[in-house]
Amino acid sequence: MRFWRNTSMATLGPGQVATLPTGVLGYEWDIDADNGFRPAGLIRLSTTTVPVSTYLYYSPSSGYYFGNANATHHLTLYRAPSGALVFGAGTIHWSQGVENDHGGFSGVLADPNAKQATVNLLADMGVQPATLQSGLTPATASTDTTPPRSAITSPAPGSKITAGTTVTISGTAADSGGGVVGAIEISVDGGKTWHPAAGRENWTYSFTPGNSGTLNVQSRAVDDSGNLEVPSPGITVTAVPQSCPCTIWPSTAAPANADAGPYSPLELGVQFRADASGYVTGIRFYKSTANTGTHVGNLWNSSGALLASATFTGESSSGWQQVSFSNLVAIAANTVYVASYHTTVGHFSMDQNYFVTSGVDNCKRLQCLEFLGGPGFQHQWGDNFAPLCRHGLAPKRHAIRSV
Ligand SMILES: [Ca+2]
Repeated sequence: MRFWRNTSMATLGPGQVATLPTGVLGYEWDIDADNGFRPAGLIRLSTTTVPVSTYLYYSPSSGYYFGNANATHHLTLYRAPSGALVFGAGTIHWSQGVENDHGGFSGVLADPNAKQATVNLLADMGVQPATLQSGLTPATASTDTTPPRSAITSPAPGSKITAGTTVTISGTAADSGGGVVGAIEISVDGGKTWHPAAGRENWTYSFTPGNSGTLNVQSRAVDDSGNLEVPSPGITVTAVPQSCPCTIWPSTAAPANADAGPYSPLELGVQFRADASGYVTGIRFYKSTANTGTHVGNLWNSSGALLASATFTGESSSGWQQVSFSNLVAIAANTVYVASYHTTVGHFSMDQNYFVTSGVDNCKRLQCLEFLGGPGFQHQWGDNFAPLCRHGLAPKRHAIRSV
């Protein structure tokens, strides 16, 4: 991409890696989250994934706190509706790549690639130095004003997909006007929201439709000068209900944090209700390798009465575990129940804030309820389990599902 012209990054082949100096990423940096707030046509200019112990989480009950995560950084670029070109280093330390004097952060020398990329960036913003440092190449502004074009190649228009099952949309894109494709964005709701796809000239985007119904899938490409395609109408596909026995979360779902660390014995649960009367066959939970010992799955009614219990056997070392009750448990439509499991060592899996704004509705068949706020927690510490429905707030999604 033109941001990297005349740098060693420009000659990288597919899968090859180049590294900017230690310290350029910095001790505080942002991720480019697919959270509904990404600017339209955002281009990722780099990718760096590192394990960190200082990932910033937020919980309504605990406030801000640090935890473990694999975090991915991207340098980003987009053209705002005003025409302004907006570069996001995502870190307070991009400047360490372009000069040697760090005011207290010694040992990191400026990098010719970071310097040249900055010269390139400023050229596209209409600025060049009157005197350029030796070793750098003058740059000129982009003359590319033509957006790329993208196309969806799979699934075929009118296809049927299954709610609750991961679907991969794939396609192609090509630029004209002198640039290259910078990024692809996909909408599955007729252009209301957009999500970053993986790849550029050939791209994929995977998602899991939560509900049955018709989906309008569109793609749009942006080139490396920030010219954004006006999307075509795209295609429609139909998400059909999954057949039961069915689950709230598909087997491909995995929590962001597989291991929350050691805790006292815990009973961890989730409220759910079904749109139709039926039967609960058993309980599933997502296991980290450190979540050892005997696990017991339980089903409760909203008054806290235990309806069924079963001990997990033959567990794998990690991932989704399932136990079936000895008898099917009848449940009524539109009635709240609680599925839970007990661990003696903690090390449970979770997605922080998963239920803060909404529940999960899978296919109109099983529904995980939204918690309505108020004091309390989704889980109770210790061996004695209190029914979740007496508590209001659910800051964490514990990876549990009924089946
Ligand atoms: Ca172009």
